[in-house]
Amino acid sequence: MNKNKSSQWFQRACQVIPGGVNSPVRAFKSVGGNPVFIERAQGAYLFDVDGNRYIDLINSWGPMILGHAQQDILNAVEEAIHKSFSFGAPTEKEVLIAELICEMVPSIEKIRFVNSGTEATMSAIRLARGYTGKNKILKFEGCYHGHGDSFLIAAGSGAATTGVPDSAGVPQSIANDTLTAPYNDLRAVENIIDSNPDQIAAIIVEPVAGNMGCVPPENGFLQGLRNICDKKNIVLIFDEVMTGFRLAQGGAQQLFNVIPDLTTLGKVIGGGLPVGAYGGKKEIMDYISPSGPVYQAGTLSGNPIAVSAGLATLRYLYQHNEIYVQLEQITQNLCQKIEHNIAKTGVKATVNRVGSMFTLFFTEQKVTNFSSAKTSDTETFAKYFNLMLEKGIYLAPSQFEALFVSAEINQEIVEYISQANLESLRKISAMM
Ligand code: KE4
Repeated sequence: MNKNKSSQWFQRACQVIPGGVNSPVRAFKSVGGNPVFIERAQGAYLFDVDGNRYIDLINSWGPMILGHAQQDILNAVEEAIHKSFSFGAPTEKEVLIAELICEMVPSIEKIRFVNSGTEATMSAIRLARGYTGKNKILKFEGCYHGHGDSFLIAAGSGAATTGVPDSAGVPQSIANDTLTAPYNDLRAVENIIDSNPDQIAAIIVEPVAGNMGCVPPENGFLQGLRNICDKKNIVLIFDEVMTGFRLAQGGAQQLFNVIPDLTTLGKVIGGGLPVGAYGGKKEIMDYISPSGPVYQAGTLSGNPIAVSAGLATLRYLYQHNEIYVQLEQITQNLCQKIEHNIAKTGVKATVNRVGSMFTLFFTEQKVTNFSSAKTSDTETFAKYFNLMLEKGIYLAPSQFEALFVSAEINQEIVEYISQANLESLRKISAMM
């Protein structure tokens, strides 16, 4: 594939943007080569500035669940942009999207909109601290909750990919208030709580981990966290920025039937435009300014254009609940084919999947937490990534990320991906 224009743009970008990108994982650092610069996208496909076409299995890291440039969303944005772009004042659509989310996610009685998942999680733990009067939080190794200082401890996603799970610049005084446990390890959680009696404000968890690669919760894990939080007066926060409206209309909490006190949201709720949100029990949410003493604000919070895209996305998902069956079936079929290819080629690899998010790990270990995820051979992953890119399939440029299937991925595309996967695994097997 000719990627000359991308390379030229990347050289220029590196002169004026750190690492040439506005989010580290985009830089292809762990897979080698230069990132491709995207010019446009439509349906299941991305098109780069050199005119190459790719099947998109990242979908902007989750938001584009309906595929790119979906007509209902385009129409909503088109209608909104002619009324100007931002008012810094309340609008009707903020109420409409808030009411719809409360309808779709019953545990959310009140919700506050922000501009990113990071803002949502930062605000949610400040709220939990203000509500409980306690300072410490507990997160899980390999989980990523955005780049707020308190979360860059044993963080997944780009932090793990670039080898800085504990970022420079985070004061030790803040890091001291973040406790970490292995994912799926309830006993470790109980031990940490016993060692920090009456000090933990919140447990924040990805109910299905996506930021160490896709790692499902083991049976009883989420309910176990719910029981512990009830017993110890700890706020249970489900970070559903990735899983919200992706795994079911009501997110992972509906899929696993475990109800958090607070939920953080992002990605899908903006339909590709910048929207984040946090919500939950009225009793807790009313602690947020101006109703209560916990301050949080934002110039572009509830932005009318972004909310229009998000509202159109959620309305479509609400009216077409069958989409989740479609996504489950097509992703299950794809992953079964990949598992068949792994068996056929003998490559040491395993697939984790929940709904329409999945990861191919280059390890033969069962991946149930960050330490088992890290047994993956990232060099082999890099080879695989580039082999698939050359075949026009755009994967996450990191072993420690999930892939996301959109509603535009059909059986014909699944067959193509499966064949490309087989050919790539055969090449890898031959290099072994
Ligand atoms: P943003 O601030 O990037 O909108 O959301 C942060 C966030 C919070 N919680 C979860 C569970 C998340 O997955 C994320 C962001 N996800 C990454 C992908 N692994 C964003 C991609 C990137 O950092 O460029």
